[in-house]
Amino acid sequence: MGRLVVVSNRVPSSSDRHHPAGGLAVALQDALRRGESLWFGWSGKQVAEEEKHSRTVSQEQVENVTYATIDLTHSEFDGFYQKYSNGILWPLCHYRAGLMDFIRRDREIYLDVNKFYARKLRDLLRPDDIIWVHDYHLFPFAQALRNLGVKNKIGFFLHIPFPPWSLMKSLPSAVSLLKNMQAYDVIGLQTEDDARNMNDGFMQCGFGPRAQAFPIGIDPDSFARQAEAGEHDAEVHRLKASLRGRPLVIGVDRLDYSKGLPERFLGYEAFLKRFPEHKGKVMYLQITPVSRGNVADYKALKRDLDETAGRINGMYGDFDWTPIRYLTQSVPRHLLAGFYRLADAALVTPLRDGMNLVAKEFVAAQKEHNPGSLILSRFAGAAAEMEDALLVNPHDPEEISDALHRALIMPKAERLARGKKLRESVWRVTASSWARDFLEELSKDRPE
Ligand code: ADQ
Repeated sequence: MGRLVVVSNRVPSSSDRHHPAGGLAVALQDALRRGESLWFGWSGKQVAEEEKHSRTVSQEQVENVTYATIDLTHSEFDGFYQKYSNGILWPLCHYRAGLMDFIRRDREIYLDVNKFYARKLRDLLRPDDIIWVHDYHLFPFAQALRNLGVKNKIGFFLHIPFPPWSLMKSLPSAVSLLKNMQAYDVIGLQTEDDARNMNDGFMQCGFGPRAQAFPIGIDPDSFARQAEAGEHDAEVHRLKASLRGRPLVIGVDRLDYSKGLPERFLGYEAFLKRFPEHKGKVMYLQITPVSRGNVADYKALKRDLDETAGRINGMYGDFDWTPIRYLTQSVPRHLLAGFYRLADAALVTPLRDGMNLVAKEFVAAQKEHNPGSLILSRFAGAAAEMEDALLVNPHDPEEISDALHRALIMPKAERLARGKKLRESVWRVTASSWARDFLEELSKDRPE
């Protein structure tokens, strides 16, 4: 059997290679362990323009996985990663065409970096390798490899949503983006809706390939174990002691406009206003580490959240009670797991999300005999599988406030019934079944 070759813009850093803590590394753990494999992508380092032509691939082998990485120049990082991937494709795929900041030059850099990655990877490939490409940074990657004569099987998985074609085509050169995707043998998306959107685009442009849904999951057994262990953690005890018996509501998201954080804060404010019986009797902990902190839209979002949290705390707080505890730092995973287990409700209310793994992690972390409630946006991919959550439209603060109130007064029998169904869904589709299903599809023989 050939090697599995994973290609993603970010490759786990050296310190994460022995014990993957989160993200794609955890999702691919089983698939990578099955045989010899290679993981190729950006090193995370930027170099000066003068070094552009002297860059080489650096390789490190950890057990059966070879990590092969390459540096980007400052201008490549800016045009390919910051501007085109995160400033155009990210907002557009999250249905926010108005946030796109299109400059043709950035698209050229995006295509050039894809070609550059393809040249570097080609030199490492063997004829029977199976290549699995991840995410929006690399839409044209297979075409770039094909142009170099690569005949291997190549699959693509998109971790973020794919909007309806009528919206997607507002991207200049959207047709060529889809055209390049014909070079993939299998195209995977998070949900049936996303797959339908992309297939509709293929159809309207007269292209042949078909996208399929492969919803991603987590490793629920391992997350549940972490959450149980977390109960004995000193920090989790500290959080518990600080609650003094009050219910805990938790939110955990990267700082990103797709996550619906300002809307969520307003939902919590509406909750305090409309259900004043909870004032002083509930604790909302929002953990939101800053990401992409040097991009203007993200700076503005951070200011907005700082201000809204401050305003709500000032207006509704008391000298012995703070309504929102808002942290902009990252928290180690084992603590997060323990915090989830302690929580009575989670607010997972993105305006759009490919899947949203926090929803699944929260469910896996719950006590089976006494689970907390999940309040989940209808516009997270996870909602398609998690209908027993309290589903909300995240644009409506009152709907969020109703759901939160309902979560906190929900009879135990209902919590147990919903919790059971949610657990089933999280254990049905896991990280390892996701990777297995995708790779099985990619390994099938197809006509040339
Ligand atoms: P993300 O947008 O990063 O991923 P998500 O699926 O929620 O979103 O995953 C976030 C991960 O980071 C979770 O494992 C979570 O526990 C962790 N995390 C979040 N906040 C944290 C904090 N404060 N401290 C520590 N860890 C934190 C993209 C898509 C998603 C899709 C995934 C996987 O946008 O829709 O589900 O890929 O395909």
